[in-house]
Amino acid sequence: MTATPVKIESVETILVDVPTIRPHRLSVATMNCQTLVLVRIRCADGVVGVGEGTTIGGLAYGEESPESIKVNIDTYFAPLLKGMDATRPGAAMAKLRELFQGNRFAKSALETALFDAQAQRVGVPLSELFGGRVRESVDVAWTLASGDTNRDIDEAARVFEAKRHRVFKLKIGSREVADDVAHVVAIGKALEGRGEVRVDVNQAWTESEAIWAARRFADAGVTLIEQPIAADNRAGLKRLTDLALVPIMADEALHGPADAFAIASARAADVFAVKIAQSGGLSGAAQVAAIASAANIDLYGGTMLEGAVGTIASAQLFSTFGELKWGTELFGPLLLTEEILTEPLRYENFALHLPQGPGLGIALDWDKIARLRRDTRKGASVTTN
Ligand code: MUC
Ligand code: MG
Repeated sequence: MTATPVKIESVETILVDVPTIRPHRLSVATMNCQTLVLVRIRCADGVVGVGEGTTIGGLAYGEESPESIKVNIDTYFAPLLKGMDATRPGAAMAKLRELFQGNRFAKSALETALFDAQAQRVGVPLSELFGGRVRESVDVAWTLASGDTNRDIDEAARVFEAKRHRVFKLKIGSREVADDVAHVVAIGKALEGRGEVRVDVNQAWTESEAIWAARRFADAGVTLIEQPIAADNRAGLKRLTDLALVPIMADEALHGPADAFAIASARAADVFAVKIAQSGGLSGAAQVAAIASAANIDLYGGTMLEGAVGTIASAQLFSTFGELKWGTELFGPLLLTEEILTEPLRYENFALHLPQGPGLGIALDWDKIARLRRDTRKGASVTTN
Protein backbone atom coordinates (compact mmCIF):
# COMPACT_ATOMS: atom_id res chain seq x y z
CA MET A 1 0.00 0.00 0.00
CA THR A 2 1.38 3.43 -0.87
CA ALA A 3 0.72 6.53 1.23
CA THR A 4 -1.52 9.21 -0.25
CA PRO A 5 0.77 12.04 -1.43
CA VAL A 6 0.69 15.28 0.58
CA LYS A 7 1.99 18.47 -1.01
CA ILE A 8 4.63 20.65 0.62
CA GLU A 9 2.98 24.09 0.72
CA SER A 10 5.69 26.38 2.05
CA VAL A 11 9.26 26.46 3.34
CA GLU A 12 10.24 29.34 5.63
CA THR A 13 13.74 30.09 6.95
CA ILE A 14 14.14 32.22 10.07
CA LEU A 15 17.33 33.63 11.60
CA VAL A 16 17.13 33.92 15.37
CA ASP A 17 19.94 35.71 17.25
CA VAL A 18 20.37 34.57 20.84
CA PRO A 19 23.13 35.81 23.17
CA THR A 20 25.28 33.15 24.87
CA ILE A 21 25.50 32.90 28.68
CA ARG A 22 29.21 33.85 28.47
CA PRO A 23 31.73 34.35 25.68
CA HIS A 24 32.44 30.94 24.10
CA ARG A 25 36.06 30.93 22.90
CA LEU A 26 37.17 28.53 20.20
CA SER A 27 40.49 28.68 18.35
CA VAL A 28 38.58 29.95 15.29
CA ALA A 29 36.12 32.41 16.86
CA THR A 30 34.71 33.85 20.05
CA MET A 31 30.95 33.64 20.20
CA ASN A 32 28.87 36.08 22.19
CA CYS A 33 25.75 35.16 20.33
CA GLN A 34 24.48 32.17 18.39
CA THR A 35 22.40 32.57 15.25
CA LEU A 36 19.89 29.75 15.00
CA VAL A 37 18.72 29.00 11.47
CA LEU A 38 15.23 27.54 11.80
CA VAL A 39 13.26 26.03 8.96
CA ARG A 40 9.48 25.56 9.04
CA ILE A 41 7.80 23.38 6.41
CA ARG A 42 4.01 23.51 6.12
CA CYS A 43 2.25 20.62 4.40
CA ALA A 44 -1.18 20.41 2.75
CA ASP A 45 -2.51 18.07 5.48
CA GLY A 46 -1.83 20.76 8.11
CA VAL A 47 1.31 19.07 9.47
CA VAL A 48 4.20 21.48 10.18
CA GLY A 49 7.78 20.20 10.42
CA VAL A 50 10.75 22.12 11.83
CA GLY A 51 14.49 21.82 11.31
CA GLU A 52 17.67 23.71 12.16
CA GLY A 53 20.87 24.41 10.22
CA THR A 54 22.93 26.34 12.71
CA THR A 55 26.69 26.88 12.41
CA ILE A 56 29.45 28.41 14.57
CA GLY A 57 31.09 31.82 14.28
CA GLY A 58 29.54 32.96 11.01
CA LEU A 59 31.94 31.68 8.36
CA ALA A 60 34.76 30.91 10.82
CA TYR A 61 33.98 27.21 11.29
CA GLY A 62 32.23 25.92 8.19
CA GLU A 63 31.70 26.87 4.54
CA GLU A 64 28.10 27.95 5.19
CA SER A 65 27.08 31.02 7.20
CA PRO A 66 23.64 31.55 8.75
CA GLU A 67 22.94 34.07 6.02
CA SER A 68 24.07 31.78 3.18
CA ILE A 69 21.95 28.95 4.57
CA LYS A 70 18.90 31.20 4.53
CA VAL A 71 19.50 32.73 1.12
CA ASN A 72 20.20 29.36 -0.50
CA ILE A 73 17.14 27.73 1.01
CA ASP A 74 14.92 30.68 0.07
CA THR A 75 16.34 30.99 -3.46
CA TYR A 76 16.97 27.40 -4.54
CA PHE A 77 15.67 24.74 -2.17
CA ALA A 78 12.27 26.14 -1.19
CA PRO A 79 10.92 26.70 -4.75
CA LEU A 80 11.93 23.15 -5.70
CA LEU A 81 10.43 21.58 -2.58
CA LYS A 82 7.09 23.36 -2.93
CA GLY A 83 4.59 20.92 -4.43
CA MET A 84 6.75 17.86 -3.74
CA ASP A 85 5.35 14.91 -1.78
CA ALA A 86 5.96 15.45 1.94
CA THR A 87 5.34 11.78 2.75
CA ARG A 88 8.58 10.84 0.93
CA PRO A 89 11.45 12.67 2.67
CA GLY A 90 13.98 10.28 1.11
CA ALA A 91 12.85 11.05 -2.44
CA ALA A 92 12.72 14.82 -1.78
CA MET A 93 16.24 14.80 -0.31
CA ALA A 94 17.59 12.68 -3.18
CA LYS A 95 16.33 15.33 -5.63
CA LEU A 96 17.91 18.15 -3.62
CA ARG A 97 21.22 16.29 -3.47
CA GLU A 98 21.07 15.62 -7.22
CA LEU A 99 20.45 19.27 -8.13
CA PHE A 100 22.39 21.22 -5.51
CA GLN A 101 26.05 20.83 -4.56
CA GLY A 102 27.32 21.20 -1.00
CA ASN A 103 25.10 23.15 1.40
CA ARG A 104 25.19 20.37 3.97
CA PHE A 105 23.78 22.54 6.76
CA ALA A 106 20.86 23.75 4.64
CA LYS A 107 20.13 20.17 3.57
CA SER A 108 20.29 18.99 7.17
CA ALA A 109 17.77 21.64 8.28
CA LEU A 110 15.38 20.68 5.50
CA GLU A 111 15.75 16.94 6.03
CA THR A 112 15.06 17.34 9.74
CA ALA A 113 11.89 19.33 9.00
CA LEU A 114 10.73 16.73 6.47
CA PHE A 115 11.32 13.83 8.86
CA ASP A 116 9.73 15.75 11.75
CA ALA A 117 6.60 16.25 9.64
CA GLN A 118 6.51 12.65 8.43
CA ALA A 119 7.04 11.21 11.92
CA GLN A 120 4.19 13.41 13.22
CA ARG A 121 2.04 12.25 10.31
CA VAL A 122 2.52 8.58 11.19
CA GLY A 123 2.38 9.34 14.92
CA VAL A 124 5.82 8.16 16.07
CA PRO A 125 8.95 9.84 17.48
CA LEU A 126 11.45 10.71 14.74
CA SER A 127 13.85 8.06 16.09
CA GLU A 128 11.39 5.36 14.99
CA LEU A 129 11.95 6.31 11.33
CA PHE A 130 15.67 5.56 11.83
CA GLY A 131 15.32 2.08 13.25
CA GLY A 132 14.02 2.82 16.74
CA ARG A 133 15.67 3.76 20.02
CA VAL A 134 18.43 1.82 21.68
CA ARG A 135 18.39 4.27 24.62
CA GLU A 136 15.96 6.84 26.07
CA SER A 137 18.67 9.33 27.07
CA VAL A 138 22.13 10.34 25.91
CA ASP A 139 25.01 11.43 28.16
CA VAL A 140 25.95 15.07 27.61
CA ALA A 141 29.43 16.58 27.98
CA TRP A 142 29.96 20.30 28.67
CA THR A 143 32.45 22.53 26.92
CA LEU A 144 34.68 24.76 29.02
CA ALA A 145 35.56 27.70 26.82
CA SER A 146 35.53 30.89 28.87
CA GLY A 147 39.23 31.39 28.11
CA ASP A 148 40.03 31.64 31.83
CA THR A 149 41.35 28.64 33.82
CA ASN A 150 39.79 29.51 37.20
CA ARG A 151 36.48 30.48 35.68
CA ASP A 152 36.43 27.16 33.80
CA ILE A 153 37.17 25.25 37.03
CA ASP A 154 34.33 27.04 38.88
CA GLU A 155 31.96 26.43 35.98
CA ALA A 156 32.84 22.72 35.83
CA ALA A 157 32.39 22.30 39.60
CA ARG A 158 28.99 24.01 39.41
CA VAL A 159 27.57 21.87 36.61
CA PHE A 160 29.02 18.71 38.16
CA GLU A 161 27.39 19.46 41.53
CA ALA A 162 24.10 20.09 39.71
CA LYS A 163 24.48 16.59 38.14
CA ARG A 164 24.33 18.12 34.71
CA HIS A 165 27.74 17.14 33.29
CA ARG A 166 30.67 14.97 34.30
CA VAL A 167 32.60 15.02 31.03
CA PHE A 168 34.37 18.26 30.13
CA LYS A 169 35.66 19.22 26.73
CA LEU A 170 38.22 22.02 26.92
CA LYS A 171 38.49 24.33 23.95
CA ILE A 172 42.13 25.09 23.27
CA GLY A 173 44.36 26.10 20.38
CA SER A 174 44.29 29.89 20.50
CA ARG A 175 47.28 30.28 22.86
CA GLU A 176 50.85 28.97 22.87
CA VAL A 177 50.79 25.17 23.09
CA ALA A 178 52.62 25.16 26.45
CA ASP A 179 50.02 27.59 27.89
CA ASP A 180 47.20 25.42 26.62
CA VAL A 181 48.77 22.34 28.15
CA ALA A 182 49.20 24.12 31.50
CA HIS A 183 45.52 25.23 31.35
CA VAL A 184 44.33 21.66 30.68
CA VAL A 185 46.56 20.10 33.35
CA ALA A 186 45.37 22.65 35.95
CA ILE A 187 41.71 21.96 35.19
CA GLY A 188 42.33 18.20 35.20
CA LYS A 189 43.94 18.43 38.66
CA ALA A 190 41.18 20.63 40.05
CA LEU A 191 38.48 18.27 38.81
CA GLU A 192 40.15 15.02 39.79
CA GLY A 193 37.48 12.48 40.72
CA ARG A 194 34.74 14.85 39.58
CA GLY A 195 34.85 14.48 35.86
CA GLU A 196 36.65 13.43 32.75
CA VAL A 197 38.73 15.91 30.73
CA ARG A 198 38.95 15.94 26.93
CA VAL A 199 40.30 18.61 24.59
CA ASP A 200 39.22 20.08 21.26
CA VAL A 201 41.91 21.97 19.35
CA ASN A 202 39.76 22.86 16.34
CA GLN A 203 42.67 22.23 13.90
CA ALA A 204 44.97 24.82 15.47
CA TRP A 205 48.17 22.80 15.88
CA THR A 206 50.92 21.55 13.64
CA GLU A 207 51.61 17.84 13.81
CA SER A 208 54.74 18.31 15.94
CA GLU A 209 52.85 20.55 18.37
CA ALA A 210 50.15 17.91 18.62
CA ILE A 211 52.69 15.16 19.37
CA TRP A 212 54.35 17.32 22.03
CA ALA A 213 51.03 18.08 23.70
CA ALA A 214 49.66 14.52 23.38
CA ARG A 215 52.59 13.14 25.40
CA ARG A 216 51.76 15.55 28.23
CA PHE A 217 48.03 14.91 27.98
CA ALA A 218 48.63 11.15 28.24
CA ASP A 219 50.42 11.74 31.56
CA ALA A 220 47.69 14.12 32.75
CA GLY A 221 44.89 11.61 32.12
CA VAL A 222 43.19 13.49 29.26
CA THR A 223 40.94 10.88 27.63
CA LEU A 224 40.39 12.24 24.10
CA ILE A 225 41.98 14.72 21.66
CA GLU A 226 39.60 16.15 19.08
CA GLN A 227 40.79 17.42 15.69
CA PRO A 228 44.24 18.62 16.80
CA ILE A 229 45.49 19.37 13.28
CA ALA A 230 44.13 20.66 9.97
CA ALA A 231 41.08 18.85 8.65
CA ASP A 232 42.77 18.11 5.31
CA ASN A 233 45.85 16.53 6.92
CA ARG A 234 44.43 13.01 7.00
CA ALA A 235 47.87 11.38 6.89
CA GLY A 236 48.91 13.43 9.92
CA LEU A 237 45.76 12.43 11.80
CA LYS A 238 46.59 8.80 11.05
CA ARG A 239 50.15 9.21 12.36
CA LEU A 240 48.77 10.75 15.58
CA THR A 241 46.25 7.91 15.89
CA ASP A 242 48.98 5.33 15.34
CA LEU A 243 51.09 6.89 18.12
CA ALA A 244 48.32 5.75 20.49
CA LEU A 245 49.17 8.32 23.18
CA VAL A 246 45.57 9.50 23.66
CA PRO A 247 42.59 8.46 21.47
CA ILE A 248 42.13 10.82 18.50
CA MET A 249 38.72 12.02 17.36
CA ALA A 250 37.96 13.34 13.85
CA ASP A 251 35.60 16.32 13.77
CA GLU A 252 36.17 18.96 11.08
CA ALA A 253 37.77 16.24 8.90
CA LEU A 254 34.42 14.48 8.75
CA HIS A 255 32.01 15.96 6.23
CA GLY A 256 29.67 13.08 5.70
CA PRO A 257 29.83 9.47 4.47
CA ALA A 258 32.60 9.88 1.85
CA ASP A 259 35.02 11.34 4.42
CA ALA A 260 33.93 8.74 6.94
CA PHE A 261 34.75 6.00 4.46
CA ALA A 262 38.16 7.50 3.62
CA ILE A 263 39.13 8.05 7.27
CA ALA A 264 37.87 4.61 8.26
CA SER A 265 39.75 2.96 5.37
CA ALA A 266 42.96 4.69 6.45
CA ARG A 267 42.16 4.07 10.16
CA ALA A 268 43.05 7.73 10.66
CA ALA A 269 40.98 8.22 13.85
CA ASP A 270 39.83 6.25 16.88
CA VAL A 271 36.53 8.10 17.27
CA PHE A 272 34.12 9.95 14.95
CA ALA A 273 32.29 13.09 16.09
CA VAL A 274 29.05 12.52 14.19
CA LYS A 275 27.14 15.73 13.45
CA ILE A 276 23.89 15.87 11.53
CA ALA A 277 24.73 19.24 9.93
CA GLN A 278 28.29 18.30 8.93
CA SER A 279 26.93 15.05 7.48
CA GLY A 280 24.37 16.86 5.30
CA GLY A 281 21.47 15.61 7.42
CA LEU A 282 20.10 12.81 9.55
CA SER A 283 20.47 10.10 6.92
CA GLY A 284 24.05 11.14 6.09
CA ALA A 285 24.87 11.04 9.81
CA ALA A 286 23.29 7.58 10.07
CA GLN A 287 25.57 6.46 7.23
CA VAL A 288 28.62 7.94 8.97
CA ALA A 289 27.68 5.95 12.08
CA ALA A 290 27.25 2.76 10.05
CA ILE A 291 30.68 3.19 8.46
CA ALA A 292 32.24 3.77 11.89
CA SER A 293 30.56 0.71 13.25
CA ALA A 294 31.77 -1.46 10.35
CA ALA A 295 35.31 -0.16 10.88
CA ASN A 296 35.30 -0.54 14.68
CA ILE A 297 35.61 3.20 15.14
CA ASP A 298 33.88 4.57 18.25
CA LEU A 299 31.09 7.15 18.10
CA TYR A 300 30.54 10.51 19.77
CA GLY A 301 27.44 12.59 19.20
CA GLY A 302 28.69 16.03 18.16
CA THR A 303 27.03 19.43 17.92
CA MET A 304 27.33 22.63 15.93
CA LEU A 305 25.99 24.36 19.05
CA GLU A 306 22.50 24.16 17.70
CA GLY A 307 19.54 25.32 19.74
CA ALA A 308 16.70 23.06 20.84
CA VAL A 309 15.58 21.94 17.38
CA GLY A 310 18.93 20.72 16.02
CA THR A 311 19.84 19.36 19.44
CA ILE A 312 16.77 17.17 19.81
CA ALA A 313 16.95 16.11 16.14
CA SER A 314 20.51 14.92 16.81
CA ALA A 315 19.45 13.18 20.02
CA GLN A 316 16.64 11.39 18.18
CA LEU A 317 19.17 9.97 15.73
CA PHE A 318 21.93 9.26 18.27
CA SER A 319 19.40 7.34 20.39
CA THR A 320 19.27 4.77 17.56
CA PHE A 321 23.04 4.10 17.36
CA GLY A 322 24.04 0.61 18.49
CA GLU A 323 26.90 2.04 20.51
CA LEU A 324 27.67 5.57 21.63
CA LYS A 325 30.76 4.95 23.68
CA TRP A 326 31.85 8.57 24.10
CA GLY A 327 28.36 10.00 24.72
CA THR A 328 27.35 13.34 23.25
CA GLU A 329 27.89 17.08 23.63
CA LEU A 330 24.28 18.04 22.97
CA PHE A 331 24.33 20.97 25.38
CA GLY A 332 23.70 23.78 22.84
CA PRO A 333 20.45 25.10 24.37
CA LEU A 334 22.17 25.39 27.78
CA LEU A 335 24.68 27.84 26.31
CA LEU A 336 21.90 30.23 25.26
CA THR A 337 20.17 32.91 27.31
CA GLU A 338 16.73 32.43 25.74
CA GLU A 339 14.39 29.44 25.74
CA ILE A 340 12.55 28.95 22.44
CA LEU A 341 10.45 25.92 23.46
CA THR A 342 7.19 26.02 25.41
CA GLU A 343 8.73 23.27 27.58
CA PRO A 344 12.53 23.09 27.82
CA LEU A 345 14.52 19.96 26.94
CA ARG A 346 15.06 17.71 29.96
CA TYR A 347 18.69 17.64 31.16
CA GLU A 348 18.97 15.48 34.28
CA ASN A 349 21.47 13.07 35.80
CA PHE A 350 24.24 14.00 33.34
CA ALA A 351 22.03 13.19 30.36
CA LEU A 352 19.53 14.63 27.90
CA HIS A 353 16.28 12.66 28.07
CA LEU A 354 14.36 12.11 24.86
CA PRO A 355 10.73 13.20 24.61
CA GLN A 356 8.04 10.60 23.89
CA GLY A 357 5.82 12.66 21.54
CA PRO A 358 5.61 12.28 17.77
CA GLY A 359 8.16 13.85 15.43
CA LEU A 360 10.87 15.78 17.23
CA GLY A 361 8.64 15.73 20.31
CA ILE A 362 8.98 19.45 21.06
CA ALA A 363 6.78 22.55 20.76
CA LEU A 364 8.30 25.85 19.72
CA ASP A 365 7.31 29.12 21.37
CA TRP A 366 6.56 30.99 18.15
CA ASP A 367 5.69 34.26 19.97
CA LYS A 368 9.13 34.25 21.56
CA ILE A 369 10.74 33.43 18.23
CA ALA A 370 8.83 36.28 16.61
CA ARG A 371 10.43 38.66 19.13
CA LEU A 372 13.94 37.24 18.65
CA ARG A 373 14.04 36.79 14.89
CA ARG A 374 16.58 38.94 13.12
CA ASP A 375 14.16 40.70 10.81
CA THR A 376 12.30 42.14 13.82
CA ARG A 377 15.35 42.89 15.92
CA LYS A 378 18.75 44.51 15.55
CA GLY A 379 21.30 41.87 14.43
CA ALA A 380 23.65 40.50 17.10
CA SER A 381 27.29 40.11 16.24
CA VAL A 382 29.86 37.35 16.23
CA THR A 383 33.42 38.30 17.17
CA THR A 384 36.05 36.40 15.24
CA ASN A 385 39.69 36.19 16.34
C1 MUC B 1 33.29 21.55 17.83
O1 MUC B 1 34.31 21.84 17.24
O2 MUC B 1 33.23 20.46 18.33
C2 MUC B 1 31.04 21.62 19.89
C3 MUC B 1 31.08 22.00 21.18
C4 MUC B 1 31.63 23.29 21.23
O3 MUC B 1 31.83 23.97 22.20
O4 MUC B 1 31.94 23.66 19.97
C5 MUC B 1 31.42 22.73 19.08
C6 MUC B 1 32.15 22.52 17.84
MG1 MG C 1 35.19 19.88 17.54
